Amino acid sequence: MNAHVPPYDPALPRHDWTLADVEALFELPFTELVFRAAEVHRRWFDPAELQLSQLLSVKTGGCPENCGYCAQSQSFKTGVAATKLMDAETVIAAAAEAKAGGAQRFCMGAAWRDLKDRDLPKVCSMVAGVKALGLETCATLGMVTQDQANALKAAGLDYYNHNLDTGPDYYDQVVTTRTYQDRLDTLAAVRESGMSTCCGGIVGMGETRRDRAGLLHQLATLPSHPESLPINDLMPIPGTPLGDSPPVDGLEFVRMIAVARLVCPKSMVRLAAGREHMSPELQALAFLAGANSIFIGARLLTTDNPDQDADKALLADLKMRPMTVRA
Ligand code: SAM
Ligand code: DTB
Ligand code: SF4
Repeated sequence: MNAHVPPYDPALPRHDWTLADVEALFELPFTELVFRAAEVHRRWFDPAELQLSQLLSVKTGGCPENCGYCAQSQSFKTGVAATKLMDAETVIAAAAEAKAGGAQRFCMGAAWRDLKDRDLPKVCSMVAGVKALGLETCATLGMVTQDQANALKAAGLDYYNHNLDTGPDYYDQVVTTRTYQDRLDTLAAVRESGMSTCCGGIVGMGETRRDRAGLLHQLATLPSHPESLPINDLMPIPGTPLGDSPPVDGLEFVRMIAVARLVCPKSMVRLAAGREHMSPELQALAFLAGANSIFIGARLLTTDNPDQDADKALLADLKMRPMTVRA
């Protein structure tokens, strides 16, 4: 018997979603969608808790890829200067500061197409040093091979972030220097290594609702759902092809969060980039709809994020608190 013939438990993770199923969730009345997502959220998480991650760009700019949203691609004139890979000690000191500021996970980002073996020892030593501080570790370094993923895992890397960015039908409009399949292959290597995956995408790049459903459909039908699922609201970067993109309607953004919560019920759904231009009310609605993770710290990679005082005030107003995590 098909386990998903109603009545079934909507809070149980499943991997047999169809694109039509996911699109149908987007079409629900807003209040019904948010209510369902909030119910599922409560089944797996304490809805008063937020997981707190902090980013550091450990190697900025000069990237050979042409992701149309990105400040760090060498294809676009964005005014972001290219830097070398930071020393492990500098990164570890920044992580200690992030921990003191309340971060639970420290995410190291590099503007690379792929990780080069020559950089692996330095990256592994920063990962090991950050892990030794008692933080969860995450890195986003472009494509990785199986051997590299295994080495990162052995060094103490808990999460690897690699986003699918958008639905498969819209992807070519955004990036042409690597394929959707390249991204799926990196995610497979990460899973195989035993690391947790952090994988999501961006809204606000001119995609349709069907493309948004397409992204969530891909995530929901992976062999295992990403443990972290970041939903970024595009930070428009002047000089990039998407620099003049109109903002996505706030309610559509909340729908994206709610559908993510419903199709990947046990994932940490992160309200990622874009909080800088969101009101406290919109953020609260996103938390109600199932978002339970944010980036803290005044900087993302190259763009701004609400500062510590603003986020302290937000959490206090909402009577929300950091998630209990074991690093
Ligand atoms: N270079 C690596 C890669 O692309 O795999 C890692 C860093 S890259 C900056 C990580 C992710 O950040 C991208 O896949 C994209 O989803 C997100 N991102 C980058 N620029 C953004 C922007 N301007 N607004 C929102 N999200 C963005
Ligand atoms: C993710 O999904 N969002 C983060 C992290 N993973 C690496 C990056 C957001 C970048 C926002 C634009 C910038 O600061 O350059
Ligand atoms: Fe390079 Fe990553 Fe930016 Fe794409 S998103 S241009 S791969 S840094």
